[in-house]
Amino acid sequence: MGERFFFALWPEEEQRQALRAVQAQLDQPGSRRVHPADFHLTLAFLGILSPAQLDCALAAADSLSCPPFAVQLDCFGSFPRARVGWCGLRTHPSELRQLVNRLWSVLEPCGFRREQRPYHPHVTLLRKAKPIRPGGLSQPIAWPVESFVLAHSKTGATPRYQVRKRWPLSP
Ligand code: 2AM
Repeated sequence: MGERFFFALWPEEEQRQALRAVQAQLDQPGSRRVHPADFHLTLAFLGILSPAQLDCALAAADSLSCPPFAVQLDCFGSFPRARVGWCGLRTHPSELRQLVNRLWSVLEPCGFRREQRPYHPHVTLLRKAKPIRPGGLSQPIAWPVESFVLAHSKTGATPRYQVRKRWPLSP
């Protein structure tokens, strides 16, 4: 399997620790915990890239301008078909939608196509998970977002994901 690229929000250590506690609460026999260093919120999944596509994606992100914002991770649930357990946000900040929309609008000239299915921002915590009844976190996780990254998977590595480049958000 080749390296798969994706744009994402990358939590700081404080959020990783809080997400780790949620992960421990949701854990079930037979599920696999995502390594805490791999926790992220995907903005745009690109997949395997040619060198030219990677250059185009990097230049596209260089051209982007978006303000910082805050995310409140306050709920959990699962995608039963994908068998993932996740932590998510009930309220999607308009700046998050704007960032995702602007990202796709600069990526489309590179030939990337936005997925048609609705965007559900989430941080995957468990894989091979049985369905989880959705609920709210008793202690929501505040996440000030000041940058976004392009990351990629590394076959056979743990942690599995590596940040390729980080871009600051600026007012
Ligand atoms: P997931 O965490 O719910 O599995 C890297 O694979 C990241 O891109 C993961 O966060 C994954 O979501 C996300 N992703 C989005 N669309 C994907 C797709 N079609 N194939 C694989 N991963 C995808």
